[in-house]
Amino acid sequence: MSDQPLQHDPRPGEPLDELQLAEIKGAILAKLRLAIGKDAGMATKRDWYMAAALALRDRIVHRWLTTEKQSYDAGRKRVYYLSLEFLIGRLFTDALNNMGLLPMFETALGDLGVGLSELRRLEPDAALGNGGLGRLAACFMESMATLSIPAFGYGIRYDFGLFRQIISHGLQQEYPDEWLSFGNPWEFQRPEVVHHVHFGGHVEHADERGRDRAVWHPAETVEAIAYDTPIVGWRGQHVNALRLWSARAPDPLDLDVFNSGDYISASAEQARAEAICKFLYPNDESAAGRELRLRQEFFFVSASLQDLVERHLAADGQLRSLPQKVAVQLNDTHPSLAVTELMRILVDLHNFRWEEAWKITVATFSYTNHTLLPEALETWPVELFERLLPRHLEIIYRINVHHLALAEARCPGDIDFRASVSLIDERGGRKVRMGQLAFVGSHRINGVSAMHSELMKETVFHDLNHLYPSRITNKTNGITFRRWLMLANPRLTALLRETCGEAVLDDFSLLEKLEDLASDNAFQQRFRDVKHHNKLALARLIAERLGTKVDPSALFDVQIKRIHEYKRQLLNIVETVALYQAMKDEPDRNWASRVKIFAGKAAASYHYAKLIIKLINDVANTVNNDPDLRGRLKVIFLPDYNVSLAEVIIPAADLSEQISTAGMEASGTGNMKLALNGAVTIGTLDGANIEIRDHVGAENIAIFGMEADDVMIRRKQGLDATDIIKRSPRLSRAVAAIENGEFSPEEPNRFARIAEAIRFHDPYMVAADFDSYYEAQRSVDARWQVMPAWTRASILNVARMAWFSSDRTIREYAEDIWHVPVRRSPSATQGKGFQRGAGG
Ligand code: 26V
Repeated sequence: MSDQPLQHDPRPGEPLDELQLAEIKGAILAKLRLAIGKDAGMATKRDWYMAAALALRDRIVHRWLTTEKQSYDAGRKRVYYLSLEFLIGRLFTDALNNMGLLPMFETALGDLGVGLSELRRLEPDAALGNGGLGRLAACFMESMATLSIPAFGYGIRYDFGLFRQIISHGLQQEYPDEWLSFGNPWEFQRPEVVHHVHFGGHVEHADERGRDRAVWHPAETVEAIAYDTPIVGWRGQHVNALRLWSARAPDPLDLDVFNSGDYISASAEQARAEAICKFLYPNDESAAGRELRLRQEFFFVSASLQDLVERHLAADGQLRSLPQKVAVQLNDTHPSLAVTELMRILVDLHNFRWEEAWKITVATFSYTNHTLLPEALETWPVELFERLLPRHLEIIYRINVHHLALAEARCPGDIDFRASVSLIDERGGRKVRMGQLAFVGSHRINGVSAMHSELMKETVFHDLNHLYPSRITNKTNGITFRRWLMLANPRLTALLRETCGEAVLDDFSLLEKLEDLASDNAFQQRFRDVKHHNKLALARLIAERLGTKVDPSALFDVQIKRIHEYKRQLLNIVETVALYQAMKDEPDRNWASRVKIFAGKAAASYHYAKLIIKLINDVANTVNNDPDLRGRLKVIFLPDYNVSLAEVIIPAADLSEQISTAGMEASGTGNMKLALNGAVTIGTLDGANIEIRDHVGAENIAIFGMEADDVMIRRKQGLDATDIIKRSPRLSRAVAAIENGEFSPEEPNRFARIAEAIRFHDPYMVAADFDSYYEAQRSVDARWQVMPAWTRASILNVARMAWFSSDRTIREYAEDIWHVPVRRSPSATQGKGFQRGAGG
């Protein structure tokens, strides 16, 4: 990765405090000797990284303990963010930047003879997430700390994160992600924080003075051990914990078994327990029937709820006040079992009456929906539930009785209405519906972009919305600018600080000062210089990793995200083929030079997505080696897409591909990162693209294609696209080339499946949007060739993206859903700087 200087001085030009510098050097050397056990002469680069990270961690811990005590003493309401995924990436420079210690550590390490940027590359990404949903959780953790909201993230400490992707002969191969093999300097194991999580067994009911009393006799117990990672907010004023649970068997060496010599069964129990936190599931494989996944969900939900209930009881002595002191956000339906687990704790363990327990539960929880795709909505076979969580199934049934009575009162005699809102899907094998469970158990349910939240009301949650009309609300996603602007793009950040003022780092609305400079020649040149520098860095990385040379003055056209049919990498590569053919037809035309850059992983079992990866690589092979093009078109597939790779690609992008079938991308967040870094979007009116257009202005974005209602109408008319293809010579020719093996002469039939899908049964409608996409791409070319116009659009994108900061998103959650106060501005001092949430 690039070795560019980091340039993050808190006040450019100001000298560093010599005393502090000496102290930090001393601290790093002390860590090297006392924690790593090496002296400077024998230390490896990794030893230095560990020592520096530990020295930094000490400084964070002081703030952590202070903020935790302040929150506790003030009896502040806490937010708990429950998520099976936290896609953190690296923490070293993120924490340094937020602590204001980047220049200090850079100089200290330099004096000790090691380069910070070199050490930073040794940190493995924490890839405990699949994509958007997990990265959003990571951005939210950073923004909650920045806004001084006392918050905990709860999740699983997977031994292996998302698989490592290797591309061999154009095919994806998966390898385990051994992110913990050299130790993790950021986490604190908390051996004293252990909760017992139970599975299986049976339930006994007794009548206790007229009240039913349930006693669950589980068959199996697993221990959850806490590992805490401090998350420091901007300017280092507040630190929160990300608490991840690891699983182990309660008695690793059961003495009876051990003495009887049955080591095998003793270790089998151990292995069964530890399997729970072994690996992260890919999100785009259907989850149905996978027992281990349900065990993961209950494991982390149960441990987290026990943990937060214990903390609340220690502070408040009773549970009635829970919703006044605790807000729990469910990140998708994966933690839906929290609704039943809290009911069990209240009713079975603390003797609450059902009705009161239910009020407390609904007031405590809220739920975020991240997709409308029907195949992605989680359900679990009742039979599996019964075997694994018998008491929770009973609780679900009882919730359902009350809920269906309400449905009957609302729409008397309407069986279809009741069937559609029921927590149990009765069609073909009874299943528990996690979305319905999360919905009825929450006081607020939010979508992640304006359009998505509206579609929730019209489609999957139509009937539930009728029954509980004020619950659905919108919270458009955001991204943390500290990572995605300041850290990823230090040169742009330096330019912005100079032109918008230092305060822009605390108040992104000041980016609007760029508006006046958008057409200024001198400023445009400086802005382009920054982009060019970032493109050089990416070109270097491409050469290093793939051995392909790309021209840094060409248009860098970027599509980086999970490989999925609805995201339509296929539309992009078919257009690439059509462009290639057009260039071959007229080699002497004044074509705009382009580099098409793809990156993303496909779930291991998603064979069609893997075939798309192969197609991209095969097209790349042909196009990149065709001398007729004189290098004016290059296709690049960068392997192993992750947060760190995104941090290099995004600042170098000119064009951002956001081309999902309208109605299918809930929000997108890569779209925001790219626009913030000056990439112009080519996209459909889907997810947050719509709000991006509203902010940057329709003239600074290239919108094409069908809208969500067009897609719905067309879908009703059937998926046969033969006529559409026949009417478009360009598309016909491109599809034919793919079909006839022009890119796979050694196996001409390789992509026949893809051509056939496009022609006859493509629910993602690549064909229907093709012509409009091709045209939009050619107008992008035209604009690229008038550099001042392009640069202006690019600058205006940066100037108008402030609203997409996750600080804004979190402020909205705090005010409308959690009712907790937030710090007004990150630099405001504690106490004076707080503003109360609407109802808090
Ligand atoms: C899951 C599945 C499972 C079955 C097969 C198809 C499929 C497709 C997608 C998913 C992912 C569902 C959850 C998710 O990751 N949603 C993403 O959340 C982001 C943060 O809100 C948002 O920006 C993305 O648009 C949304 O796809």
